[in-house]
Amino acid sequence: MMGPSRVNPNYPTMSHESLQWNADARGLTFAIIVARFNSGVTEKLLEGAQEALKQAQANSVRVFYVPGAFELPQAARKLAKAFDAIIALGAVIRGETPHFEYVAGAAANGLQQVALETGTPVAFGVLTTNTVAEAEARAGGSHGNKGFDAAMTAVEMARFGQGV
Ligand code: INI
Repeated sequence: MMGPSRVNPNYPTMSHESLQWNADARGLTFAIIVARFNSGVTEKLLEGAQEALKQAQANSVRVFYVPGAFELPQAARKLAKAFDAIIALGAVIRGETPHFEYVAGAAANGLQQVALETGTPVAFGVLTTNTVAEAEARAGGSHGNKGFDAAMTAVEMARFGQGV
């Protein structure tokens, strides 16, 4: 039987099956890693991710915290073998730091590296914005919740290639 599915909101006018999320997380285990920096935003991303995994009927979800987005890759590397997929959540806001590029770049490159090295999907739920308001808009505001989207990506990638 087919599991639950949800139309990808990035393709609102298209309904073809290939453009739908695979949102069946039954039997799958997930780790969500949350950066505490900008916690007002990252806790909202966490709520979104948890809601997505609940809707997808994930088997189990564990939440871990790190100080900031820079630490997400190291934490993901430690956890990669113990879960079917990882969701990394953070908020890097340009207005607050001259080293925005270093923190955001390290998080993006490091998380990609973990995924490629270990084969465990790592969803990139790290907001990189100019202002707090832009981040809030993407954490349950007018632009949706990127934590929700990252969790849906993790579900789809955990399923990717199964049975090939
Ligand atoms: N970490 C973030 O997650 N977001 C930020 O906007 C940020 N700023 O502005 O500096 C930030 N810095 C902390 C960084 O992630 C590390 O925790 C710190 O450098 C210690 O390694």
